[in-house]
Amino acid sequence: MKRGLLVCLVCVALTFPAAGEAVEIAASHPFEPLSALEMKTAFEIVKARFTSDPNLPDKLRFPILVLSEPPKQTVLAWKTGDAFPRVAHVEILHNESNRTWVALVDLRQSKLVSLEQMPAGTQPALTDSENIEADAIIRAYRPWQDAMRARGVNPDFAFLDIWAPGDAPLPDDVAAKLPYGQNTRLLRYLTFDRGAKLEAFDPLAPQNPYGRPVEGVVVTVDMNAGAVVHMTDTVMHPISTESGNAPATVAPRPLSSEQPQGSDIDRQGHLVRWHNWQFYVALHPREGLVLYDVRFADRGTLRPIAYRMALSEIYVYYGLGEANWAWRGALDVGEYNAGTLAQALKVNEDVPENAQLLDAVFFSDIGPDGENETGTRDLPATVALYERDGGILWSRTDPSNYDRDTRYGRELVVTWNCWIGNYIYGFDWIFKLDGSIEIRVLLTGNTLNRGTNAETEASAPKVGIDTKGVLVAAPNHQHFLNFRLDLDVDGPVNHFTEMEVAHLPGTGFKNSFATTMQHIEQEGFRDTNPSRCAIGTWKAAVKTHSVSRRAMRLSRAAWRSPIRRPVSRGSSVLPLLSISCG
Ligand SMILES: [Cu+2]
Repeated sequence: MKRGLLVCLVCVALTFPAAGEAVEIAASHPFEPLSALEMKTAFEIVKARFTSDPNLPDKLRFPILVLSEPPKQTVLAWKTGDAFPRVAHVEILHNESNRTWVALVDLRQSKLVSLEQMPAGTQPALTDSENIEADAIIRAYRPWQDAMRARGVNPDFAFLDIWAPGDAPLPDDVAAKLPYGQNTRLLRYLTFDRGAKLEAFDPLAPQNPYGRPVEGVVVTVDMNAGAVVHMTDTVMHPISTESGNAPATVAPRPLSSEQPQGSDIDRQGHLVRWHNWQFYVALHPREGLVLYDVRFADRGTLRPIAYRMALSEIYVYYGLGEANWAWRGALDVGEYNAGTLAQALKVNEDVPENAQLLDAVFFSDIGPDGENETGTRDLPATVALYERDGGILWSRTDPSNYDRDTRYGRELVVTWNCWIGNYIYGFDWIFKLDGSIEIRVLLTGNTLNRGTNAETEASAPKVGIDTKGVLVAAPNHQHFLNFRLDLDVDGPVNHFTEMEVAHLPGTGFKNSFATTMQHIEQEGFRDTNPSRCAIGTWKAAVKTHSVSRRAMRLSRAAWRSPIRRPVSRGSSVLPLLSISCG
């Protein structure tokens, strides 16, 4: 499926009159997420535009509705109390005609600023409402029912797992029959066996379906026509009947996280101050947690550190070369809107008892209707902030008398996690007293499993055997996580320098090594060699080779920068996708 950048194809309208009264805007900061009322207004204005034009369709879906963040220069010039723009970004999908639009709605003026139709083949993220429809379409599809029964699975007990279609095209003969050919909006579905109706489950013994893969059946649904267009029906393997539940083997005695004198977190809405740190935090429906305007107080100056930092994409692809698997390459942020899958955080399960919990409000992809007046949904407790011990922050020992001089560390963790199919991803942004920020990613849940009939498989590092001798394999795959860090260390005029380490031959000794610094001129893709220990450093400096006093001053400031190692020094791996695969 073609997934180009969202480039303007047709500018349908530049302005449109208000659909109603001006919306009441309570936001006090340019990055404040849209309120339910603002989203309702944006929905109404977009819907009114479509209703009023006979050339535009109804039955719309809204894959995303989110604040269109003001231009960076506007935000940098903004001061508390100043006016700021309030614009909603709305993506609109019409399945039947396979068209997608992007609308911008000025909420301060209650008017449509622009409505742009995207190039043919552009597909927005998949939606909950499509999943509900596709699930019903597959359950009514006789060949799928037969394929389940042939494998000993009661179709009523099956769980259908939604996937974006990946980049494997439809067979040519199938695509040739479709009005939109290879541009058709597709969903692909895997099947897992719950083993019982959902209502029949014992809540104390949940039966997660991901341990019971039904191998050999992948259903492809055309979401333009609302019909199954393709189904694999290949291998048949026994299906595990186990719940996959593992009793906890360790029951530690209680560990308390009390702060009897109160917390050092000073939070006013989304604005957080903690020791020398200050930032603005919000949950974005696509990227999840976003940290804005991160600053660090340093000897009386609140130094800018980062304009915006967030997860940008998670790419997970599978290395099993057969028809049921070769298409599986998930882009968890762009295809699934990872932020909308944020989970409510539970105290003593996700976060400690001293955590402060923040709520979010997101859109419903069908917009307002009789049951949901604003077309929004609440996501309570989806971001947490908490303090924890940080171990040794700094320490030294006087060699003459062994006196120790030590500072005990403290950390601020800002966290969220999301549920994406079989996986749970958790993201901790950890602020430290020494001026560093660490990003820690948690990956848990189930591997994406397959049924198999062989105890060893080249495609799977481990094949499990359940108590009844049924084999379940977890095929080889890789997870790549990308973060977009717009760092403004001491201002927006930054550059990024990458350091590599290499052996120095010819010195007469074998211990010599040296570092080389490479200036990265622009944002984009980089091929690096992890074995050479690439370490990135952001510097605040003017882009000049002359040693001006200003450059010297900025350069020195950079070396005192709170962020010295923005690129992790941890282990990294090279992608294993063959170059010959294109
Ligand atoms: Cu994995």
